Amino acid sequence: MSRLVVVSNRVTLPAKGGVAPAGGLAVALQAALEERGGIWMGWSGKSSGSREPEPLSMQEHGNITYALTDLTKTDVEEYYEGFANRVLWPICHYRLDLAEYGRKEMAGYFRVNRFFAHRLAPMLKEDDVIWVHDYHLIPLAAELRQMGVKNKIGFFLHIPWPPADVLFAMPVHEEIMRGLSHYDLVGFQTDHDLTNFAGCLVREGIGEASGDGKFTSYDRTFKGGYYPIGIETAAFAEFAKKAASNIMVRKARQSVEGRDLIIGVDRLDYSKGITQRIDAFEQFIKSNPGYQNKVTYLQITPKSRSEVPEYEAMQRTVAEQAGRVNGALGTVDWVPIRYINRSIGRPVLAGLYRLAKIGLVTPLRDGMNLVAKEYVAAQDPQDPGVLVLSRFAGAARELRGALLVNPYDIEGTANAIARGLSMSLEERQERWGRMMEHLLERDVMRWCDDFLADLA
Ligand code: GDG
Repeated sequence: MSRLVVVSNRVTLPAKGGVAPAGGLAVALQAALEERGGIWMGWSGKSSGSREPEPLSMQEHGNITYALTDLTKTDVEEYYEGFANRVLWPICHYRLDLAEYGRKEMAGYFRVNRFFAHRLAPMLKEDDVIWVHDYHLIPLAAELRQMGVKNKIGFFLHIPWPPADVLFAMPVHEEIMRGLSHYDLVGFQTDHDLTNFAGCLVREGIGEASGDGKFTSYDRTFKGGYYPIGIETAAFAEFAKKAASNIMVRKARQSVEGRDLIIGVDRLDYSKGITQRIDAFEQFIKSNPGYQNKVTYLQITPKSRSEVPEYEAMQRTVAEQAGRVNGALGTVDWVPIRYINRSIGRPVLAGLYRLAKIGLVTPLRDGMNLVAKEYVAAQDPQDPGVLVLSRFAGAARELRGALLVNPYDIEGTANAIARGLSMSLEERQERWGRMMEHLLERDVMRWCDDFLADLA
């Protein structure tokens, strides 16, 4: 079996003994790397002021080498904060209004991809299979090809791919499309994303889709497919069951005694629909006054990308909104919304999912959304909760047992919360059973195997 080389913006180093397991993606990639041996390369997360790059930092763990590169401060500002997070992220989440194009940032993005290629190429062996992850590194294959690298290179996009009218608003869309054509396999989360991609190619005569999953553009032929990412379903279910005895989870259970718990878990990001969700919760209480003092909505929102102005502003907006709703609806013995603006430990998270009667996952647009899958996997089969899920999350293409909502429709989401809270045990079990069966079959290992099999 060929060696595997994974490249992603950030690298997950193996957890030291006793530390809670990392997310499913890291576990799956680590398992694939262990099976084949290989390299995982990415940015160290550190930036330096110097112009001369430091040597790669190499760490060996068994048959896996972790190769970490520092970037300069300018690189981080232009490539990561600038183009990746202020242009590609909003564009791929259909937010033309938030994209901020700058020639400098665009140039920085391509420059850092070239830099990654120059650092990676000397480590490659002839039959290594290379798997590049996510929007930060789209031009990497083109840079490697330019250096004469002939290896199989696959790309997986974790976030949505937008329709042509949205993508083409980005000044360098052609370079991005050209970049993708240098891979052997381009993978998306859902059939919708793949269709959008095909539409972009065909629309301006950039390329052709032959219908059998093959695309031709810029004189190259490559495969495209969709590979919905999963979680480590069986392990997470077991983990959540055990987490019930975790001290923090026990405390949480006591503190919501006599009330139904509704949970939302998202990085602080405008794509996740957090403000619309708080509005929907407020609407739910207003239209169902019988639930006053009978429910607690817990929103866990770790900070993310605080260096990007939109995220910093959102931090204030969400905190103010939660405060306003609590002020308006709360009583001396009831705080309707508990808002936690930092990350909590994974065992506690798993236990809280299991405690919650409703998992509220309402992104405005999301590649997949693993929280939806984790919530389902964490449920008690005897008394499962209800997933209220945005139809604009990739997960909605699979989790048909959820109550699907349009997150822009505040009253519709409020009604789904009410419906979920009053759903019969029989219906909850039937819906949950269908979803769990699917998640067990299509877990993250399967995702990894399917992608690598198609790439090979
Ligand atoms: C991108 C795409 C796609 C969250 N808060 C805490 C915490 N989390 C964990 C969750 C989950 C992960 O973070 C978030 O994953 P998502 O899939 O929901 O979202 P993104 O971060 O936007 O991920 C997305 C994904 O890539 C994979 O392809 O599904 O569409 O946007 O695992 O549990 N974990 C802990 N504490 C927290 O407070 N421990």
